Amino acid sequence: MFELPALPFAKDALEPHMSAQTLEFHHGKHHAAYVTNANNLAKGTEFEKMSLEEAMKASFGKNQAMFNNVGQIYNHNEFWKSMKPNGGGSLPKNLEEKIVESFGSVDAFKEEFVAGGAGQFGSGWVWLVVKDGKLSIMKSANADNPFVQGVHHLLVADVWEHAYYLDYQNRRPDFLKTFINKLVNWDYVAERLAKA
Ligand code: MN3
Repeated sequence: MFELPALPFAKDALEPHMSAQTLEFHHGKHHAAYVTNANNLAKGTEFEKMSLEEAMKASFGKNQAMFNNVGQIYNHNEFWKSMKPNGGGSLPKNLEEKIVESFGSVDAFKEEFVAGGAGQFGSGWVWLVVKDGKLSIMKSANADNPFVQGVHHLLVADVWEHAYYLDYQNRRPDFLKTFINKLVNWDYVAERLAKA
């Protein structure tokens, strides 16, 4: 059975940057629906006994309905972990060095991340990933993610409209700027970098 993990913070803990109402719908309805759908699709199939990661690998490119749901469960799990109350701020030293080495400066990285998410046409995700020892920005559409492409990711922002519409309406770039400056859990990003 696939599960809906609890949010790693209280529903109102990210206000005013992300409202309790947004999280109520986004975690309580959207993310929850992917879990329900994945479990319904898995019933009586080989997917029933698989971990989330196994189910993503087994369905990618083969069973689109299953992949859409397990991919979305995984992407949202990572999105929640990418944020924390009073997030943003200064970066752990080793992470900052790696970002400067790859992007020139922290500001240049932030600009590229925001531009990547703003430029993702339609629904999808923007990621910070490690490729050949270098950090880079990656976009993915719908439920796609770096994991199924064998790429290690450090950070992700959801750019589906449901992620920001209640708080930012059509202003996706404003949502992404707030995400990168006020919400990111840099300790989690550094933790992921250590596992790369
Ligand atoms: Mn979402």
